[in-house]
Amino acid sequence: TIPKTQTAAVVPAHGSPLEIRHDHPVVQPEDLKPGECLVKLISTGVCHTDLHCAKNDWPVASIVPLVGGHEGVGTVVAIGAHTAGSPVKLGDRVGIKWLASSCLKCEFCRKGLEQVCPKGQYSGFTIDGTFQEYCRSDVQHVTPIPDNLDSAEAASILCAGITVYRAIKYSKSQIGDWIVFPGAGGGLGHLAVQYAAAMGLRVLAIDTGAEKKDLVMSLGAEKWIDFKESKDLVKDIIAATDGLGPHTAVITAATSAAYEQAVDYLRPGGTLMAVGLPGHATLNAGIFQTVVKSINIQGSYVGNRQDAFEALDIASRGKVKVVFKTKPLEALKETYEALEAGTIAGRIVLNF
Ligand code: 8ID
Ligand code: ZN
Repeated sequence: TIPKTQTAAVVPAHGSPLEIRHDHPVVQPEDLKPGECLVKLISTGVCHTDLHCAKNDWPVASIVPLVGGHEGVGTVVAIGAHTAGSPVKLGDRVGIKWLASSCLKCEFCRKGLEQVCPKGQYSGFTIDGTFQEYCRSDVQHVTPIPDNLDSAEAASILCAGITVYRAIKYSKSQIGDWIVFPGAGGGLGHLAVQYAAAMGLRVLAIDTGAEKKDLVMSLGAEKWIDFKESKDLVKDIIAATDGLGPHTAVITAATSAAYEQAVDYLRPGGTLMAVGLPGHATLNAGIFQTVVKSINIQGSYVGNRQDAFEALDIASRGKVKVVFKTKPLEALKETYEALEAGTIAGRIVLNF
């Protein structure tokens, strides 16, 4: 039976502190719309995006009160009445990702760019997310979790993994190319290092501190630069990548500083993939350099259902492992503080 109330982490209003509530209402099965399912959560990762939403530092605001979270794994415990052709059934273990639902009928959905569907709903942003025991999602958009992946292990693939996997895939990097990840020691970055290494790319990891250095080098990075120690980042990056600069830069840091010099250090013909989402920052690429170096600049936004499937499949085959520490839901506030301070190597996963 589905309880009427549950424990949830709630942002009551923008700028007001997070509250752990034990009497938060649970969506009841009879309240689900056709096409929706109710998932009883087992684990959820904490993404830097959740912190942006709680702080309201983006140009677009989330709903409030807000239950954040979009890296959830749990079990389907109810499916809305009159749901036709559900790819999942009661008892299935599924993942809840940032893109909670889309219309599946518009041009963007047809083209596999469902992340930008005008009717898209986003977990922990436009609808309540995974920082609660029971979360509603869309039967078409929840992602089946491979049997051999533990729920806590799988959780952060649902956002961090999908996002970096897609960004690398769409960068069209080729085997043997140099790829640089500013932000390599964070949640997205440490997975990016592994997907890239698995694809035969040569990884230059950029972040700060010995713990993150040891982490990324153990995960397959070939070279490391500490951005706080480098006196001339452009020069150091070019020197580290055969004197020509990396073919690809995927920016996985949450600051605009990490974007600033990318066009200067990229190899001619190279690609800048914008992934990290610093609040109101703009991309200041010199037009002259961009043109005469023939630089490609692209944005990459999470991933579609197929990207989700592929990112999890690669993880289930042991090519990519989320490095995480587990905590209870009550530790969300301290997790936000640590994300803000930049002290988390890998991810924090909350277990229910
Ligand atoms: O779809 C998308 N594009 C998408 C999906 C998911 C997350 C975008 N994001 C965004 C988040 O909203 C956030 O802005 O990606 C960013 C990174 O998310 P995260 O990996 O969850 O954050 P983190 O774990 O805090 O890691 C960030 C790392 O960046 C380093 C920090 O030390 C940390 O390890 N870093 C910073 I801050 N500034 C840096 C710099 N100048 C830097 N590394 C190199 N150079
Ligand atoms: Zn995320």
